[in-house]
Amino acid sequence: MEDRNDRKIWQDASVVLELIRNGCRRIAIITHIDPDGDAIGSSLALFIVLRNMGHNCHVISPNGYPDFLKWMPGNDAITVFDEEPEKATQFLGRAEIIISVDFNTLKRIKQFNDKVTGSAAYKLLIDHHPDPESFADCTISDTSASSSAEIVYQFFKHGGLDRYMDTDAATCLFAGIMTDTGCFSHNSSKPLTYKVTAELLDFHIDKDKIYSLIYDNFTDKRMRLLGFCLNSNMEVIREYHTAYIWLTRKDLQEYNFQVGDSEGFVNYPLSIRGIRFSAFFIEKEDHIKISFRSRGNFAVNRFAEKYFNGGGHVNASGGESTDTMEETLKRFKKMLTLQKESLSDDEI
Ligand SMILES: [Mn+2]
Repeated sequence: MEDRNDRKIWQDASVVLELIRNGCRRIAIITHIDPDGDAIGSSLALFIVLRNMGHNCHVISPNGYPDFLKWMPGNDAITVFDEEPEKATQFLGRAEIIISVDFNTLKRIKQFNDKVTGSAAYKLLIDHHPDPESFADCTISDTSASSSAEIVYQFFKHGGLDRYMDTDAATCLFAGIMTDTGCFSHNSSKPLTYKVTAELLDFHIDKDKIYSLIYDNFTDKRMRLLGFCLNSNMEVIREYHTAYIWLTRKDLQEYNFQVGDSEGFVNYPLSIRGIRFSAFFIEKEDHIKISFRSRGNFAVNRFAEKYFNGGGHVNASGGESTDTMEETLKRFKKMLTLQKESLSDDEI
């Protein structure tokens, strides 16, 4: 069986492991804007294990995150930069080690990227997005990993930190792998993902409860918003095997939108037979945030990069637009025609 431990991704890890193993350190763990289950789960697993070792740790998220991620063990250790900038800045300023997890560019922490680049702390990046920027002293990156959580677990094992793992840390890592693979529906064809998952189950995590806490934790308003969106704001373009949905500010106000309510919406159009590219446009205060998903080899990260100032994974990415919703949708449709060759092919 393949094993990430055999590979050279660990070649630079010895310095940071030395720092972590010898002496107690102030460690800031930071993750990306609009954190998802993998970002929060990986950060908190690092927090728990390093805390169990005696380190003084803190997790910093650039902005707020949805309620269905707030149940994870260690959640109280997270400082939201937008809400408590002084507290977060102070900890970042005092940190001896900064661990960045689940992002590949400092653009993803724009609120405090100057605090990170300006810090003298030793910097470690653990990530699975393509083409990581080289802002860290040590980059542990593997784009073939299902999630950052999977790499974090292997980092623990590689460095002998796994003996500080407990059920709480395993719970966070499982949540990360489960959410980043859409419950093992994508990005999860490698045996290693299941090997790691099996080892996490050995920590006696309550897998079914974790599932419920994430996926059966919505408000009725959110379900109605989804119903409205699919019913009124969806367009299907069979010719290009594409379907997209959108929500305007007015729609969001009508359904009393809360952070996280639209999580996962982008996946719904993909469950229509024959559709293999889906997009979701949501109007924010000063821009439109776009999520892309695909099945097969249509690379949505390249599409997002090229036309919508974004990036991400081959089958899951995001971008943005500063045009109006109407103009953005128009532009999107136009860009589809430019991708005609790869999209209109009937072979999946
Ligand atoms: Mn991830």
